Amino acid sequence: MAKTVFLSIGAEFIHGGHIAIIEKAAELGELTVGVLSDEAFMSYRGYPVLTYEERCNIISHIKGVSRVIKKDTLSYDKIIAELRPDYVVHSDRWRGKSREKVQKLLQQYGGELVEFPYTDKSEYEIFDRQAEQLRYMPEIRRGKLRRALQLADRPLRVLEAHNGITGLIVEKTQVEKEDEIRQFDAMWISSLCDSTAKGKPDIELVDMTSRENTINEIMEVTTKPIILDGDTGGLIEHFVYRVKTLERMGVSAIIIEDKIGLKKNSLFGTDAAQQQDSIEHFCEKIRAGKAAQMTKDFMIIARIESLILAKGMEDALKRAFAYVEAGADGIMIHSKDKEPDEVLEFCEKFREKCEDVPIVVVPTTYNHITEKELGKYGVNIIIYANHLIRSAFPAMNKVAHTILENERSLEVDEDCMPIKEILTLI
Ligand code: SPV
Ligand code: MG
Repeated sequence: MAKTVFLSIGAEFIHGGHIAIIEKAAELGELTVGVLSDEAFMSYRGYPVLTYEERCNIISHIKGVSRVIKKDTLSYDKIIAELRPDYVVHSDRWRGKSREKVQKLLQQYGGELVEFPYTDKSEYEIFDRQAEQLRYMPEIRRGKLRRALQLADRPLRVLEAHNGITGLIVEKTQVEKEDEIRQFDAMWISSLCDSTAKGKPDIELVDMTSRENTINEIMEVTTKPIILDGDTGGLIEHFVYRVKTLERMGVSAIIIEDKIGLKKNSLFGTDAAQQQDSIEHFCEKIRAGKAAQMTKDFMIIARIESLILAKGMEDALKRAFAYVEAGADGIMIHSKDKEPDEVLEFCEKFREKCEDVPIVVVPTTYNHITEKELGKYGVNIIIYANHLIRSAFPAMNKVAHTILENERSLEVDEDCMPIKEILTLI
């Protein structure tokens, strides 16, 4: 009987290097290729440009491939238990501890791991580079948030970025866990952080041209979807232009809040005089934005300030349903309470009537609740709205003080990244 062989393929764009490894694997016996599901792909290298079905179709047509199956986790445990292949084929490039795990599983029944050197032919590098370049393109980038919302079986986690370097932190930070490589799904361009980074108050003083410059700076060095904090969205007559501009840039979503007049940061709550917009006027803004929108990808998310402004749950829910009716692609419910109770109550009541419209939350003050718990209440997007600037400022402040205290910089050495590292960081 022919030996059975298993090979997992994560790549989207197949080149000669992949073909070579498939050929070698097929020489060992009957070859089954595991194609990563979109969800597994997402947890490994971000959003696939090609869907699972498209990737499957391509691989199933390659000579030597007997069949294609779905590999829906990064780990090999389930596949090896089910298939018990005689051989698992892999390149000699592994991530984390998976090599040892695979070997252990194979040893249990006499299976064998066969490794081939990873191709380093420079002619193939161009394919990898092209795949990477595609991720930067507005057409690809714009739709990534909607795709991620469809794919994810957990709330998306989003961290603020306010310049190139913080964008890179959101883009690159990864934590390796059992069955996933955990990372942020998108970035939030916060009005608070964008303003603070420019030394200005969060009162819509930093104008849209300047906000667009921040977005551009981040976009030049990253590929993850961007959610823009659009403040009030401004005048309806201006908002319609803003939507088109953001779409063209490749931004995935704008969140606008139902306030009018001089906007101040929500975390002031009722300490700052702020006026909530009327339901009618805000709905008109949403409708105008949706009518101006050119693509299906872009999302306009309506942010409800009723709990912030102590207007009560009923008002929040009434607004939520009206905004959805007006065409909002999602609802953000904000709260500055230390406990998540009012947000959770809102989610439960909203979900009774509205199953599919994404819910966005910003757990800055009620931050003891976990992502998993929020997910159980139907939350789809969790925004960590200000944490990079809040962590950077005290660190920078401390260094500035210490230099003044000591009239030299020796004492701050251990608080600073070594020069060699900063030079080679980018
Ligand atoms: C921001 O990050 O600017 C926000 C969220 O709008 S909050 O600061 O909590 O209002
Ligand atoms: Mg804001």
